[in-house]
Amino acid sequence: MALVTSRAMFAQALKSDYAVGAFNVNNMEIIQGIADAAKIENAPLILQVSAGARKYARPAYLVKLVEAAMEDTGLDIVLHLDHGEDFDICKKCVDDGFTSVMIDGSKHPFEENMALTKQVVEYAHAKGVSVEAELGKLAGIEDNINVDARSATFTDPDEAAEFVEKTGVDSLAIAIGTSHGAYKFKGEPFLDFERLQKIHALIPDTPLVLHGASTVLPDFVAKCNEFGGNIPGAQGVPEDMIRTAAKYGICKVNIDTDLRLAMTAEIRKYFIEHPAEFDPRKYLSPARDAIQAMVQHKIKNVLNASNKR
Ligand code: TD3
Ligand code: ZN
Repeated sequence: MALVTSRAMFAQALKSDYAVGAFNVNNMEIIQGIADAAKIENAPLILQVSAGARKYARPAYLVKLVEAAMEDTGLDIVLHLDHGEDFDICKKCVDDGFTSVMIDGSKHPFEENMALTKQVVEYAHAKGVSVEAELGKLAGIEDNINVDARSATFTDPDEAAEFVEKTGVDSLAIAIGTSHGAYKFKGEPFLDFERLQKIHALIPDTPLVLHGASTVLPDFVAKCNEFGGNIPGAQGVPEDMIRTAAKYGICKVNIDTDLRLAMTAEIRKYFIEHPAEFDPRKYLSPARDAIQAMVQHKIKNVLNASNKR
């Protein structure tokens, strides 16, 4: 067991119709819930850390918690930086022992995004670390659906091919209609699979990454709302759309919101049902169990990644 790069995992996933789950982590209970699920399902695993998570938990804790998960479960794990916004944070994570980093230059013009990505690729590859980049902008709930908005923000297939060739990046996050958070669609969910197929056809050897891929499980939303929460109208990417995406080159599926909802639903329920309890272990245990069950469900039924380790 070791911290490994995503290279071998993606090469395998690219050949089949499954995807590797990339789960965002912030603390011990989240890491344990996810790692235990991956172990039970014998699935490949990416644990990813955002800039916010790094600030919250502090780098030394996160790296050591992920190392502890690896030691405890015996799994190979990819430790990945999610949405690195500049060279500096990518360099820091490479130096800290991350095995994969994302440089998200999607807010910059095409040429600048390429230059920034190339700089990170050069540094990371010299240290054996793999790099994910992003091209196109994830749709917000306001700017989705109409065709003009689509071509303005979604990933252009020809640009994607040029980008990968010129930067030497290992994997590419694409925009086809998903967005971060619990409010992904106002009406009917829509993902531009035609565009995804075009991208995959042009760069068939490049693992593609789907951000904003939480399904926003209705049971968790209902439980949050039942026990004092207020998250009306939450809607995610339907499970069958994730399965379809995995057939068209999506090798990495990013999930954060579903973890947050699982954890929050259980803690809310516990607080309402046990008002006299004040031992954090009492409410964090069911939260950790809920994360484990949810991640097992994803691996088995949505990512199709059971026994793919
Ligand atoms: O990169 N991430 C995680 C950080 C976004 C904050 O939620 C994702 O693409 C996950 O997206 P989702 O669908 O879980 O919000
Ligand atoms: Zn993301």
